[in-house]
Amino acid sequence: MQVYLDNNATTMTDPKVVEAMMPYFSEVYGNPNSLHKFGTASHPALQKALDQVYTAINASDNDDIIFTSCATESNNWVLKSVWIDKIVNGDKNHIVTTEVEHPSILSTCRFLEDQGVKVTYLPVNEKGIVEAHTVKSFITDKTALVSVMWANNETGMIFPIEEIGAICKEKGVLFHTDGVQAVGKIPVDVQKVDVDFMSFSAHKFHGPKGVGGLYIKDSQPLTPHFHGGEHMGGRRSGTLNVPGIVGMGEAIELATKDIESTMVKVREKRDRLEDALLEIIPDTFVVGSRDKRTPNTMLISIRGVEGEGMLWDLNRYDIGASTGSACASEDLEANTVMLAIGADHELAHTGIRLSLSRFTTDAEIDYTIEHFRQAVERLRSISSSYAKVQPTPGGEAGECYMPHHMAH
Ligand code: 7TS
Repeated sequence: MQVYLDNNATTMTDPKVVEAMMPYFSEVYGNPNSLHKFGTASHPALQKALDQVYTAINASDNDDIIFTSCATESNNWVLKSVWIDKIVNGDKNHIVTTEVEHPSILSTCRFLEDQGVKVTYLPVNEKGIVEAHTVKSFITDKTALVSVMWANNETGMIFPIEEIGAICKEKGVLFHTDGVQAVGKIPVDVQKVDVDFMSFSAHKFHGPKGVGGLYIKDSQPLTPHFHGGEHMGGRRSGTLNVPGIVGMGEAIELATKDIESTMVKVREKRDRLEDALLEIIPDTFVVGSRDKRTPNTMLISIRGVEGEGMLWDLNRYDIGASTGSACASEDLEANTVMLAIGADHELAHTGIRLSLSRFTTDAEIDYTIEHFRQAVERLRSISSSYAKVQPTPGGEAGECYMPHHMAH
């Protein structure tokens, strides 16, 4: 059996999505900007995809949704263009974000710091979230933008976006949220939250890779990042990725149309896996309270078992997991979120992220429980550090659980 539990890194493209995309490679291949019928033949499909995205996030007719190549592009676009619009050409000098954003935000912020921008990186609290009042306390009259992710990719923790949006509105500051790990996993309604910009990416919700989007409230101005042939009303030039966009439309519709019942089913499997691992493996804990997490995600720490070692043992059993974000996992650094919630350095190397999808089956969960236990037993039997620790019972399900002897 093969078990893919790295759905926060990317997902399988839903076969129905692949089917919807196929005609747009070799039958309807014209450039949508061409005036002849080969070009215009793609227009109904592009319009359908746009409608599917508007419906999925409940955008209004006044809002813009611009197709991009990925969320990394959407994130770069917002940060760099707000810098040009409000800092270079305005009187602001400050951006507020968090320490636990995806590298596409953090690296862009570091680039902007090199250009002279002041950036505040807010820490998460011991529950793994950034609280709205913390955001408020760092906003000044020089703040151009607040960028806080909707849900964290490593822990699944859902941030208080509604409250942060209300604060930004009250303070007259632009608000961007990286919605990559929220869209398709939990209900996202852009009319219920005051977000000016939201990034998303199709390959995180069973769509194709290489296509994402940026939601822009009230179609407000934002200097383009790509200049060129005036595609998408001049907001983002470049020939449209027609098959990708068609796939994203189909994927977002499939992911959101029955989201409440899908969430229940995914959560039920995630919780069963989590309960079993916490019960059968002593000295483990899961980061972040269950009800505040996306239903598919768990970041589990196993004392004495280094994340990378565990990853490779699981890989031998054909189970795909992650030590955190795949984009950052090559550098073998301690998990920043775990450090932020107060784990010591050794513990911060033990995190394993398991992320399910709506395609995960009960048989896969059973297989994972059994092989996870075997991998932990093997690795602990050869761990010099674990032998010195007195084993204690497993963590409590549903709690942000950090036993005292595990913290500093
Ligand atoms: N933002 C978040 C919150 C993400 O989780 C990712 C990818 C991105 C942006 C980038 O999206 P892309 O469309 O440019 O690919 N996150 C991960 C991850 O957690 N493991 O691998 C990739």
